[in-house]
Amino acid sequence: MIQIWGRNNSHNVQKVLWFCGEIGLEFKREDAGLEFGRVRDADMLARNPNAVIPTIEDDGFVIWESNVILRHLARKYGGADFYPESVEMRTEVERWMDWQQTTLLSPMTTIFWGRARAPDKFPKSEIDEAVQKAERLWQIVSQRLEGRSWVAGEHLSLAEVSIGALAWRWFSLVSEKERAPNDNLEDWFKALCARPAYKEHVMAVPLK
Ligand SMILES: N[C@@H](CCC(=O)N[C@@H](CS)C(=O)NCC(=O)O)C(=O)O
Repeated sequence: MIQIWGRNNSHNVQKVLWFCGEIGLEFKREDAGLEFGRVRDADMLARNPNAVIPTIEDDGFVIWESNVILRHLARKYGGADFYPESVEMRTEVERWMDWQQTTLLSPMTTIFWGRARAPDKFPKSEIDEAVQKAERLWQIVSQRLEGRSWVAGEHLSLAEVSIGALAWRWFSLVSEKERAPNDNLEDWFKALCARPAYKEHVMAVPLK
């Protein structure tokens, strides 16, 4: 059984837990990160010298970087729907995964810390600016969803798993008044919310 280290309110950990839920992969999880510490203990630094979560161990093989963990699990346990084998489709999935880390994450982190985790620490202007930036980025997802149900391919894929945990934060922490009406994105989000593993590992976890 795979071992996961990481608190379940980290979106990077949630991606891994949600994906395990989607593919029915059993895991053991130990809390680590922030108030749980552990990440700087010698045994954890030996596994992940970055002192961040998630870290996993699969049959003695240690992996860090959430999106790399997802790709490993998909290749080994997940099947072609989540991480398609055709070169073009795989590139498509990977593009959205990288975009989540390099582009969407930054404003979403400001929104999350500014409105959920440490509301006193961020000036309103900084949060408002992040909301505007993120709004433009979610419009890109919406354009991609024009005429299609999923971001890449005909099935929920790792593209959704990497972006979807942030979608919960977007719809929970940003009011309807601040968001432009966006049917494509809302329909896609509703489809995520209907998935039992998303409910369990993302929606049910308090935003803090
Ligand atoms: N690029 C890394 C980022 C890992 C990361 O920054 N994780 C955050 C939680 S989302 C963390 O460990 N924060 C410090 C902590 O929880 O102690 C990944 O995707 O795994």
